[in-house]
Amino acid sequence: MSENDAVATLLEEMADRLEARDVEYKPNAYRRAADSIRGHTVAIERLYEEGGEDAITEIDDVGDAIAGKTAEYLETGTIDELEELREELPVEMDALTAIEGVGPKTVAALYEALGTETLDDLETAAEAGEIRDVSGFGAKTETNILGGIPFAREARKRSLLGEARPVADRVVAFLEDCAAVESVETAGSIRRWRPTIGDVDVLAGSDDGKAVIEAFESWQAADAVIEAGTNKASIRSNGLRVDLRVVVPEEFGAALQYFTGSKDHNVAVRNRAIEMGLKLNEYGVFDVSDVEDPDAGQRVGERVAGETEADVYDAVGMAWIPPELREDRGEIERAAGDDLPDLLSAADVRGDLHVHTDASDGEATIEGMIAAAEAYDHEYVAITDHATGPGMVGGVGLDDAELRAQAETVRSIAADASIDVFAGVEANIGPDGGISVDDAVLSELDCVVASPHSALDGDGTDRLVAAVEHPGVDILGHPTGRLLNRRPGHDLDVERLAEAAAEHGTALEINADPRRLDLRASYVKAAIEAGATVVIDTDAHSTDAYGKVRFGIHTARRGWAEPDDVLNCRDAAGVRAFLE
Ligand code: DGT
Ligand code: CA
Ligand code: CA
Ligand code: ZN
Repeated sequence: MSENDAVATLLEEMADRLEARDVEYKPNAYRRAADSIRGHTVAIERLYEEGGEDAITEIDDVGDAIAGKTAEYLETGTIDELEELREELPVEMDALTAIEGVGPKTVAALYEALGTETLDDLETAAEAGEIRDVSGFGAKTETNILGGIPFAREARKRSLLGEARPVADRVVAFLEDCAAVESVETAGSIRRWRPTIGDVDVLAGSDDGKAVIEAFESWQAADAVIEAGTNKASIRSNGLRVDLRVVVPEEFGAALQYFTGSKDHNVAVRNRAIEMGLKLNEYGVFDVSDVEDPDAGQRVGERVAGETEADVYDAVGMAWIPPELREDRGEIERAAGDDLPDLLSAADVRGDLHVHTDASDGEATIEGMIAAAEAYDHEYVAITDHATGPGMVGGVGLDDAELRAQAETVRSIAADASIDVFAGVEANIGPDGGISVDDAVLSELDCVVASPHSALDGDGTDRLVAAVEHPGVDILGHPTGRLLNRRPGHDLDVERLAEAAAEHGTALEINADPRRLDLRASYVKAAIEAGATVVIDTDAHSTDAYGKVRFGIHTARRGWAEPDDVLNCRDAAGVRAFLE
């Protein structure tokens, strides 16, 4: 059991509370440190025991001051400065800042004026019309806060795939190294790559369930054991619930099929089995055609499959179905006809057409982002910094003259690069569909992403259709503007948008940032069926963000995408032809 998660959560709370007091720089230093500590594979209390505060400073982004606070927590269970900050501002910071548009400073201002400490307090105040009268707030802010509260309440129940997936990867890696484990796989929503995750399900095959459960309970990244039995256990790690089940190897495939879900998919597969005189459950597939009472027990009749998933699907007359497709959206019929889509895989993706540098709000230089794309084995990358315009606040974004100058810089740097580099922009789409960059500048750039960054309420179809019809636009970035767990984004008539995109040669983006995953899978499927091309972009703001492409790849797979449907599965010449 490690304290890494507890320490990271406290440091994040300190960051918010310092920000609420208008302290500069420190909040971001605390947030970076929290990120590093959360992701650190060695238990922080062990580092401290073995090497004191010095050993803690060896974690990236952790300096003496934060190491000191961490040691204080490990020694005493509290951090004095944090306790003082909590006393000064006795609010539920984490719950309140989950509301879209509400940051620590807003929380502080509302507490000062109205004494609001909780989501319930804030809801009551908003309903009574008290927020609009607070200096610096207005009726519109009040409406936005009120509208955001139910979403914030709901959001706190599910985790983002981007947070859950690394935890699942670590559990699987740990169990793979366990001598008693014969096979191990994720199951449930995490294996289907749903954008949000209720809990992480993991399945192990072993003849010694007890040994596997014991190892799991003593895993050093387990922050608490929720419950443990002889062949299943649940722990908490990094704020997530992880459920492990252990089954005997002969039943591993059937259990994996069952616990991967989705429920709707399972019901449809089971009904097919019944039509064939078979019984399908988590223990196997059984021929019950000669059995008097098939419901007499779990393992009645002759076992015809169970050890692998492929055997299970084969026994019910279907090709093996990739987990991303198991949502009962037509995959059953296609698998029965041996006509499943030939989904793209990670190796098919050749480049990234939407990344930022420190010229706008990215962290790295142009050279840095190009070098990192090379290191990621991409064949090309497009530098697409923000343009000024609707939704760009705090001076982020380049004006037309700056965009022209940057394109020149990008092209001169590209001359020395070993991969193809496209000079581009991420322009803003106005409420009426207008583009925030001059047409002449757009026509000089190689790759134009246009994205909505403000006014994301209601139906966005007209606005987005106008943007894809603009002759200067190549890619529609994060089309609905949704932020998972924070705001729903635009409603969309995706067929109409996709038809316009197909007609005008504009690609629809699957933004791989795990906070967005926009387009969502069901829209990807509809868009492809309507003939549109999609593109998987990371929207990277740092050199280590290229790896997030995997969340976009699996979202594309959930949307039934084949390599031909995806712009950045083409080579550089193919992409250039599309952009022109
Ligand atoms: P989540 O955790 O809310 O993100 O979603 P899942 O899909 O991981 O759901 P979970 O963890 O409750 O259960 C894991 C899988 O187990 C689920 O996808 C299908 C299977 N399963 C669980 N309960 C049932 C059930 O009552 N009937 C059937 N057919 N399958 C079930
Ligand atoms: Ca689950
Ligand atoms: Ca579960
Ligand atoms: Zn972007």
